Amino acid sequence: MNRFTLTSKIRDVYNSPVGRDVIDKLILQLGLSEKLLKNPLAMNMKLGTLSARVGGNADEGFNDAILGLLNSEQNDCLKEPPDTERKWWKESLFYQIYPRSFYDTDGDGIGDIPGITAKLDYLKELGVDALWLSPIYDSPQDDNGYDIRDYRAIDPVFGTMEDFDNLLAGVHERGMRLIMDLVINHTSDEHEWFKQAVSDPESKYRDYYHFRKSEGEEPPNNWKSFFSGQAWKKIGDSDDWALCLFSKKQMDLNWDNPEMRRDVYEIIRWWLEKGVDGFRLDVINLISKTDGLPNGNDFIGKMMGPRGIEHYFYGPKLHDYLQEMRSEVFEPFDAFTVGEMPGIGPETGKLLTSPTRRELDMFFSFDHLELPGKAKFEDYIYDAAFLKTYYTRWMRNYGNAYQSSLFYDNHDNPRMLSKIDPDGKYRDKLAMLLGAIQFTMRGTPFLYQGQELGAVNTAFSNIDEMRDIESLNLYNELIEKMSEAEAFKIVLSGARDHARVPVQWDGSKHSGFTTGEPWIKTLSDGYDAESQAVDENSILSFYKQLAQLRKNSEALIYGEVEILRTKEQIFAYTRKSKGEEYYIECNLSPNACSRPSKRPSGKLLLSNYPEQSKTMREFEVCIIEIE
Ligand code: TEU
Repeated sequence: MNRFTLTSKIRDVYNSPVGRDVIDKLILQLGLSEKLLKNPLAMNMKLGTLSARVGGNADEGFNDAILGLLNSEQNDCLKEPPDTERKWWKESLFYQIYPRSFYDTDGDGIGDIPGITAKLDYLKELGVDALWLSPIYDSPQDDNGYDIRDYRAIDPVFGTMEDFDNLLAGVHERGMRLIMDLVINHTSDEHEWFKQAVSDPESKYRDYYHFRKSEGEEPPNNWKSFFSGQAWKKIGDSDDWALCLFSKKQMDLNWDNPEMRRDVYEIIRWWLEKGVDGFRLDVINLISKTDGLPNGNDFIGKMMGPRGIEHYFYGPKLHDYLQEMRSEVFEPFDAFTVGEMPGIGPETGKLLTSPTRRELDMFFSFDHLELPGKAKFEDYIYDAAFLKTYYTRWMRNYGNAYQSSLFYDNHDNPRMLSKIDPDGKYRDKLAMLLGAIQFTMRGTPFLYQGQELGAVNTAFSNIDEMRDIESLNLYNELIEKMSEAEAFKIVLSGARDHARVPVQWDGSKHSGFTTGEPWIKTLSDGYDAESQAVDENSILSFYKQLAQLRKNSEALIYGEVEILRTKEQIFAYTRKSKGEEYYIECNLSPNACSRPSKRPSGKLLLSNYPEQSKTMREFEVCIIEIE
């Protein structure tokens, strides 16, 4: 029976897990004030009234989508007990490697697996406990490996299976762990299954994907792709189309087919038998799609990106498939999983990661990567004070009971340093501040290569220097309606290539990344590993100290976080456990201000300024051990 209708009160909706995330998301995406939630009039409003007020865009599709989501979860697990179990992945520092840009040993201009092995000591010294490798499987590289052709082979561009085995052994010898990136929402169109599905419509593989018929040039529904244009690939001159939410070479798998799921589990088992320690599951929340693939709502599409998203970002069978996969393959190997889940908030996140529900261990949420009401491809300065709002909400609703993933950078986004401080005026201070929060907040830190060196965005000067399919597709779409210069500016503001340029190893040509011609522009701005390793005031040295501090602290790993009431630009919190207590004080602004008057006293362990003064300086952070 449906719990919610259009006459339900917002208050009741907000007290259900999915409802809370939906309403918070609306507030965030529409840039509304969180104060609404304290307003009794607003909370007494009927759901139908709210949806009608959301810009008059709330047509039937919108109401159906919202009600469908709200009623998808009858089980109220907001009150589940906190997860107190000790686990290696709660204690670890993870480090994401984008192999193509990490380190090249054979001079072809592309990073490779021996390059990762060569840098294991560097990573160990930094304090890294576990590596996450972006895809290295055999692939046509349409989306840099997120389009897999053969899940059991290594792409020759990265090396051989022997290279991989050496890497895994080297990781384990050093007491570290390795997780693979697993892309199982879609395969490459060059994968054997898809090739057979196309060449023989009677083949069993036809149903491994979402094939639909539609005459002419009109695709079977109105869904848009994450990478511009329609989410469908037309098969030759037939009336057959296949669903592809990302590029035209990334074909969505049909998870409703049990045989397909079994084949996917076989692949996972194969890697686990090899000894990998777990997986980062690419867009794993997108695997279940609404039956019949109905049209998407325009307004939701504009708000959350691409049209159709409400039919798969939290699909009807998502929980069933995750539970099945966990019991079939992850549990028998005690493997770790972290799901990439665009669009999932803290409450739905609990439903996906609560240990009693046996689905995933952790997930990545993205709500802190843009300011409320802003989108990825928008040119604006990120006000770091929002991090306080974000962590306060996140820790209150999720972080004190479950294990959050803590990250700022990855291979899909421009660098956080540049979003906050585009001119680089506070580069070192800010890099240290962000790191300090990441290592002292409650959760597991994930560094992305180069973050520990203070990597910033790259000054690409024209579209020919860009490599990423998302940027190139967007550019081609935009130049239909605006000048090339305007289109380039938009692309530049959200381009994934910013974070995909090579790591700076030293001051030599191409920053020591390759002896050949690099596949993408390299940046040599002096922020390299060699010079920072010998400078005790460098960002790298600061990150090493942070890693050591966290590693040796029960309070920083398992202790509660309490966020203190302070003026807006100051973010202050404590972490405590069994007599060990820390006070962390951050100025999230490029303006100095006075320190909080009430603050615990203790020993200053780490700061990005040499000594403490009465005022809190620009982007200052202090980590204090309370005595
Ligand atoms: O990303 C999924 C995702 O939703 C976005 O981050 C997306 O890449 C894009 O930036 C939207 O603006 C994952 C991978 O991390 C990404 O590299 C892949 O391109 C994508 O899935 C498809 O596999």
